[in-house]
Amino acid sequence: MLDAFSRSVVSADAKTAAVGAGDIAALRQYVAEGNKRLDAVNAITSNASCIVSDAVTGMICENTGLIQAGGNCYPNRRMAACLRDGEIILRYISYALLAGDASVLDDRCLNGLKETYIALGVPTQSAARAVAIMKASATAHIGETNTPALGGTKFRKMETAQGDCSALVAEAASYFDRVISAVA
Ligand SMILES: CCC1=C(C)/C(=C/C2=NC(=C\c3[nH]c(/C=C4\NC(=O)[C@H](C)[C@H]4CC)c(C)c3CCC(=O)O)/C(CCC(=O)O)=C2C)NC1=O
Repeated sequence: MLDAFSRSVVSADAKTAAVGAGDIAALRQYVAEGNKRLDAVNAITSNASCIVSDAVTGMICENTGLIQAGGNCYPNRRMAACLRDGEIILRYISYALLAGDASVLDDRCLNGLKETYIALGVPTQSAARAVAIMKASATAHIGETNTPALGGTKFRKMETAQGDCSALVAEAASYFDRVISAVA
């Protein structure tokens, strides 16, 4: 598992080179914007159960066969496994966002996940849909674009300093997209 710092070292070493000026500039940015990154991670972790349950509910609303006999969220044991998988995936995305590197997500969560899903008959398109809804909700919390209309009775605005967090929203979005392309 790598983070933004160890990633620079590993790639410099692979070229038998010193850490380059470009890498140092990127790391300087990572440090300078560290508090924003922590706020972004907090936006995910402190809303995790809401993000997961909302996404799984949305996925089922769009495809109610999932909770009928023969569906992969039926019976409760499978429903629980599905919610748990949503929590696992979101947790590894929060680690990747903290580290500024996708390797923890790739190595410890996504490696072999599609094969596991196929073997168990978990519908991968539905799993990808749940992750896409988690992406919409998590990026809205990070970018503070969440609105009462979208949040409904669960609406919650994160209390963070003003500033541009578009880069972190894009980075977080890329980890969700990574999960979607790994399972779909
Ligand atoms: C290291 C990280 C890690 C991951 C990622 C992981 C995933 C994972 N999900 C599993 C099952 C499962 N995963 C789901 C998930 C879903 N079903 C649906 O219809 C939805 C599309 C979706 C939820 C969004 C279900 C229902 C099962 C149980 C399938 C079964 O037993 O028939 C299993 C099989 C073992 C078990 O049931 O616990 C694994 C290993 N386990 C881990 O330790």
